[in-house]
Amino acid sequence: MTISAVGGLALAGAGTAAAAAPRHCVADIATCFSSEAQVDAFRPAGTAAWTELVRLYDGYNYSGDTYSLGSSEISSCTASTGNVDAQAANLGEFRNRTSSFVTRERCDAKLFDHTGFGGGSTGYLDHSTDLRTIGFNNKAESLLSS
Ligand SMILES: [Ca+2]
Ligand SMILES: [Ca+2]
Repeated sequence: MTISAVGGLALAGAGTAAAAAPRHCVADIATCFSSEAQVDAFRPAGTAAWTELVRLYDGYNYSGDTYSLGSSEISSCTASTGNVDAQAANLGEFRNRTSSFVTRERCDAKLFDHTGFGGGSTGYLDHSTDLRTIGFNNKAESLLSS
């Protein structure tokens, strides 16, 4: 299953000199929200269901801009990490930004240094409040979810 590609992710501060409020963006659609509660309520137009599987944060301890990856094809990951349930080969404009992340729906995520699941990786993790602790801050460019 593919976690849908980035669509028009707007970066905080783009085009402005001042620090912007955090933006909370969702894959599948070129839409960002001003709160995480709005992300929680998000469903893409025309889909009966969409399930968030992984939420990436630009800051430590689940802070700052967010980028949510989900699927309209599966509603949870299998219990085993021996199979890939979903994938995102290119985190787009969120590449090299993730500093903490959390997974949902029984998923674990493996972050990769390069697009296309290349370079070093984290191994499967349920979450991380601070990717500095494993030397992976601002490195992730693709991920597998299992
Ligand atoms: Ca970051
Ligand atoms: Ca990288």
